[in-house]
Amino acid sequence: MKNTLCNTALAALLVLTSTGTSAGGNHAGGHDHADAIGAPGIAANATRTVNVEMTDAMRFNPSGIDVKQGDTVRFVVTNSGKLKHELVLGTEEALKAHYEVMKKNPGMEHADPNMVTLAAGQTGEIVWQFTKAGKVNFACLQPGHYEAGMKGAVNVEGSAAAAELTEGEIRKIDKDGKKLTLKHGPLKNLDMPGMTMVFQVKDEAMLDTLQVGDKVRFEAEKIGGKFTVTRIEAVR
Ligand SMILES: [Cu+2]
Repeated sequence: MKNTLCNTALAALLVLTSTGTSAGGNHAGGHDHADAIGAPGIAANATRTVNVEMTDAMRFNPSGIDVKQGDTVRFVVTNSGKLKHELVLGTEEALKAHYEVMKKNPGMEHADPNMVTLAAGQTGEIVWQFTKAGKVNFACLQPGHYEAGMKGAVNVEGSAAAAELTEGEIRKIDKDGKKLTLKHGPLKNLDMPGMTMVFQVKDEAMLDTLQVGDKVRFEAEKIGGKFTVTRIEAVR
């Protein structure tokens, strides 16, 4: 329940930070999928620029782009064809759903921060921050174009700093034993899949502000043969 509220608040925040662009309604990436693919970026923070060409051959050039987690990318998109094209970032699921809506409403115009729609010869930009490791898809959702294969993917390589923090939930706190039971996601640095497990804590003061049921992000290492939480923060 707490988590649901938290996610709702986060979603509201994301919508707030991208207002002015989606007054007419929400499209893919503008609402619940935004945090799955990243967040609108600030041009001044762009760590790199990627040029993408859109052609009447129904292709993006390049169609595969590698970035690092945390990167804010300024996409400079050029439509070198004679048809209208667009580049929309999203999960495959969100793109497909959006495409169905586009097919039913061919004249529909949209202007969310995760997309740019361009007439022949035009150049436009998307500034996007990739906050999660994994794959972020993109596609042209103009009727027929997506089906013709006008799609691509951004591969977001996890950064070491971000990968250190693992998501978890507190199941039990043992202050006397300086122990913490956590249901956690995969711990890459320890080569361990997600499970519920007892950890030592490096500093017992870590336990002062935590409660059973808290969602947390944490870092763990093997110290003296024991799995030990070296850093932890509640996600509220
Ligand atoms: Cu197109």
